[in-house]
Amino acid sequence: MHRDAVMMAGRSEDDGDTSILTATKPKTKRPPLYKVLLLNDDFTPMEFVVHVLERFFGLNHAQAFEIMLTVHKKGVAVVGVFSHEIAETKVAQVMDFARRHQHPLQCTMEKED
Ligand code: TYC
Repeated sequence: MHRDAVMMAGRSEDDGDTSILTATKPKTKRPPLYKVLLLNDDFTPMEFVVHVLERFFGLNHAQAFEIMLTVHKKGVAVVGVFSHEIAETKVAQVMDFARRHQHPLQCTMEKED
């Protein structure tokens, strides 16, 4: 005879539980990422924007010039993707640096989908 049938016949272990077992996957949620955006304006000098991108985003001159031109032509560009804390720091650094040099350059952050 099958062992389960033997066990049930003797009622040695079946406690009559009819509950549904719901398996739960252990969720390791990674923190959300944030895009840092640079906005175009008519007054901030191109060289200043290139300098900002080199200084605060670790881009080389060619990469910085390319992104500056994208912002100049399209109005906005993503300059990097970071954790919330790092993105906030980058935005604050750019905004403070622009303000100190009296340029209207705007930098913002936006949660990634
Ligand atoms: N449009 C500016 C100019 O013609 C250059 C510029 C580029 C300004 C990018 C801001 O985020 C910017 N001087």
